[in-house]
Parts: sequence; structure tokens; C-alpha cells
Amino acid sequence: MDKERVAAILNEIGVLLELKGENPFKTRAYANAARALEGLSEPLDRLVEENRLGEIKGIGESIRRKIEELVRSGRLPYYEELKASVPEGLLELLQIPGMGPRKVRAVYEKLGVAGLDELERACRDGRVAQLPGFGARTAEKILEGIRFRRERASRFHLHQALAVAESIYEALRNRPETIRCSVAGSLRRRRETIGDLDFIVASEKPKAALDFFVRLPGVRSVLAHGETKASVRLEEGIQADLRVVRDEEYPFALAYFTGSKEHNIALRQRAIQRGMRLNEYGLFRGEGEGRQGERVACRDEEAIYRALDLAYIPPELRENQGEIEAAEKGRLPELLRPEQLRGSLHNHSDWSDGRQTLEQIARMIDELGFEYWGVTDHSRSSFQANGLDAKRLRRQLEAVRKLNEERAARGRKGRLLTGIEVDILKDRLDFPDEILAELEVVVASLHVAGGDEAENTRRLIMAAENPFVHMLGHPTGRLLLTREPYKINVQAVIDACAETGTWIELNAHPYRLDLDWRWWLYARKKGVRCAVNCDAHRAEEAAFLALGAGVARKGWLTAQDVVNTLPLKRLRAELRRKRAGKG
Ligand code: DGT
Ligand code: CA
Ligand code: CA
Ligand code: ZN
Repeated sequence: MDKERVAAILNEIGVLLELKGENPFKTRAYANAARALEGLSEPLDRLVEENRLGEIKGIGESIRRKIEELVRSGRLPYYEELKASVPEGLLELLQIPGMGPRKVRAVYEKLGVAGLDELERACRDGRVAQLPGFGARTAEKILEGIRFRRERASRFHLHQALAVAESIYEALRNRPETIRCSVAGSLRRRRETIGDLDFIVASEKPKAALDFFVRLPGVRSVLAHGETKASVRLEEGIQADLRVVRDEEYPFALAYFTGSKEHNIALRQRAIQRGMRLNEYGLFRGEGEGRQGERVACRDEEAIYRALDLAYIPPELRENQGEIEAAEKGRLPELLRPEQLRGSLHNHSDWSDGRQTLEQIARMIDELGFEYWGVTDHSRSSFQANGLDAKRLRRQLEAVRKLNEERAARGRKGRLLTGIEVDILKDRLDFPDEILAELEVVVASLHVAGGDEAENTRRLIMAAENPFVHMLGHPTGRLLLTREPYKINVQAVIDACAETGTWIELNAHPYRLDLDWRWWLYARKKGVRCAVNCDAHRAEEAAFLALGAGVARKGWLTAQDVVNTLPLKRLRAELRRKRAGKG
């Protein structure tokens, strides 16, 4: 069992104990131990094997024994019994914004409420408002939280959906009965969150393909199992749909189930205008329904678009946002490709809240073949993230320079860039201009926003107007499925960036994907350039960069629009432009 899984179980034990009313010291000890595990730099099983777990700060005697048991046997009866003793619905209640363990326990013990629907009822009929320490406003807030939760609970972050889909796709692709196959739906379109996974397989043996699909190792339950399609619920909670079609129907099924629905409808209209019918089975001339009429053969999706007098529209653009008109006029942009990104400009090291040392980052970018990597740790106001003050920042600057020199002498390619993710405070940035001027890359981010749109907007514009700020980081502050974006007049912020020559980040962290893809068409029109950054805090997160490229494509961005496609020398020249007043 890996450390992430063990840490997750420890966290869950802490929550379960809290729900049972255990004393806070005990519950917090589990959360602390989980955090200590996550921060380990060597493999957990080795530590256990060599009996060195006791050396780790933050792990006491009794928790240590539980970790050892988990690692050695993969099971922990203590946890299983604890879990069984708490109604499952209580954990769900805990997911509602505004419902902490204390409140969950209160509604359970006093009202017998142990589920979302029951809680909703108890809020509506006034029982919750009457509980000591609750009141009408709290009940109202809880109802709001339930609505939020219902909407979010059924969707998944892009990286998770992608990882699950990847392994299913590989399994389907390698089957003897598969002629060709693909993932479809919102995942293929690179939406920011995913409802369910859709797969299309071309095969002459649908039964074999479907039987294989419903028996995949990750399947928790089978929701439907027919002659041409099946739906399953996976261990991760995600639903996956498979449709099996004949090879001649494959491109049509793929296009249809890739969507979006709005794009499909527009395409179908276009077919009708040309005296044809388009559906998930094919393109037909003449009267009829379903598969009736004369078939227009299309080998692949390209051929379908060609038959409709359109250039091929990449899946990411299929949102009915003007892509059909652009394809008609031959004006689709040549979209950014992931391999064109030469590095990420916004990342963290262990000088603030990142996990990697500067040396580890440098080694990593060599391995991944990146040319440069911005080291932009937090500034001092982000104290919870161990933000840097001027003294530490200058020391880091020296360390980066020295490391780059040593690496150059050893013929190593990748370069670290000095920088900061400077907090945008109420009326100023967290560092004065003369310090920002010493750094190669300055990302300015709003980490604590207020409730007032005009005020938040003003702060972002103030940052854009600073000649030493290269770009705004994760401008709206949203955390997908978790936290709403700050109230911001995004258009005004984009306009200010256009005027001042400030770039905007497309933060590729799957919880952020911020600025949202819907805004980039406008930003691009205004001439605002984009930096696709992975905001990496640990090695695995470098992979987010490819995810960001997918979302940049969704925003119609080309390599020319994205500054970190530039080779280092030209990037450095661009980084100097705004400061020289040639924004
Ligand atoms: P999701 O799963 O909520 O993230 O979003 P999608 O886009 O993957 O939606 P899903 O799985 O319900 O359906 C996959 C595609 O199938 C969808 O993008 C378009 C197509 N589709 C589904 N229902 C309809 C429909 O009623 N009309 C049309 N024209 N297409 C549909
Ligand atoms: Ca879907
Ligand atoms: Ca679906
Ligand atoms: Zn940040």
C-alpha cells in the first residue's frame, strides 16, 4: 500500500473519530500523521521494513503500529470496524459546505438525520433551525450547501477522469475483437470537469467487447449490459459508458458521442441544408429515419467534416462557439500542441510549500526534456505556505544562479529561472518594485479576495499596471468542484492586461484550469498572451502541463499566443519587454 492511500485512511480515521465525538487531540493526531506521511521523501514500505517509522516527526506510538499493519497486510481491522460503526450518510453530510463534524453529530444525535435528503427535509420543516446553536440563518446556509453539493458530487476533475480512462482505453485497444476505439464525450473535448466517461469501439463482435468491458478489474457495479452498449460504475465512483458499433459506423458514433450536444445539433442542421441526414449511425441521402437512405461513406471524422464542406474541427473546439463558421471559412487556428511547451513559468520549491529541492527540480526538467522552469515561490504574506521574505528570497536567488552555473559547466541543458509568486495585497504587492526588479519571472496572484467585485477587480488591475509583474496567476481563484471563483470583472482585467502588456496565466492544475477556456477567445482578440503553467508543488505535477495544453486548445490558443513555447533566449527578451516600457 502506498503512502497516499495510507495517508487517506489516516485522515478518514481522524474524521470518523471526530464524528464519534472523540477528543480533538486524538483526532488531530491522525491528520498530523497523514501530513507527515505525505511529506516523506523515501518509500514508506522501506521505512516500515527497516523499522524506522518511529524516527518520523508527528507519528506517535499507536498510529505507528497501525501504519505498519496497513503497509504489511494491506488491511486494518481497527479502521474497518470504526467505519462500520458510523452511518455512511454522515460522511456525505460532512461534504456539505458549512457542515463540520460537530454539526453533523448534532443533527444525527438530536434528529436522527443521516443523509442528504433527510437533512434537506429537516431544514425545510424548521427542525434544524430549532437545534441549539443552529438558527434560521444556519438552516438556510445548509440548504444552499446541499444544492451546491448535489451539483458537484456527480462530476470529476479532469486529471482523475483522464487517468481512469487511459487504463480502460489501453485495455480496450489491446483486445483482439477491437478494430479501432477511442474515448469520446466531455473528456475528449477536454472540459474542465467530467460527468461520465464515454468509449466507442468498432468491432464485429460486440458481445465479446461488452462482456470484457463489464468485467474490467475496476468495475464496482454494472448499471446496464445490452447488445450494443453497457454502462458501469467504477471503483473511483465514475460511470463509464461503452458503445460498440460496426466499423463503417464508427466515425459517426465517435463524432456523435464526442459532442457537444450543441455542436451536434449545428452539424445536423448543416447536413439538412445540404439535403442529407446526419446521426450517430451515418450520413444519408434521401428520405427515411435512422439507418435508412443512401449511405455517404466516411472513413473517419475528417471525412464527415469534408462531406459537410468543413475543415476538420478538433474535439476541443466542438462547443458551438463559432467553430463551424471558422471551419467553413478555413479560419480555424492551428492549435497549440503539448510538446510545444518548453517549460512552466510558475512553480514552487521546498523554499516555500513545494516538495522538491532546487536540485531535484533541475534534474526533473532534464529528465522530462524541458528547457526552463520558473521557481516562483510564495511571498511572505502567504505565511501558511512558508512564503519568502526579502532575505530568504535573495538567498534563493543566489542558490538558483549558482545551480545554473554549475549545471552549465557540466553541460546540463535545463535552466531554472529566478522568480516569485507575489501576493496581491489590498493596496500594494507583497514586495516593493526594487526587489521584483531583481527577479526574472514575476507572477502576481490574489490569494485572499474579498466579497466585493469592484474591489477585487481593482486589485488585479493594480497588479497588471505594475511594470515588474509579468503575469497574473490563476486570476479567478476558483477551485473546481470546491470553491467558486472570486467575484471579478474578468473582462475589465483582460482589458487592463491588454493595455499594459501583462500576460495571463492558464494555471494547469486540474482544480484550477484558470483562466477559464471560455475567456481566452476574448483575451486572444485583445492581443493578451498566455502562459500555460503547471504551478507544480511536486514532481508528479509537472504532468499537469499537458493537461493545460489541452485546455489552452479549448480556448483556441496557438503556439504564438503562448509565451512558454518560446526558446529561452527569446523568452528572456520577452520577459524584459514590459520592464523596458515597450509593453
Ligand atoms: P458529461 O458526461 O456531463 O461530462 O458531458 P458529455 O458531453 O460527455 O455528455 P454525455 O456523456 O451525456 O453524452 C456524450 C455525448 O453524446 C454528448 O456530448 C453529445 C451526445 N449526446 C448525448 N445526448 C444527446 C442528445 O440528446 N442530442 C444530441 N444531439 N447529442 C447527444
Ligand atoms: Ca460523458
Ligand atoms: Ca455518457
Ligand atoms: Zn498561487
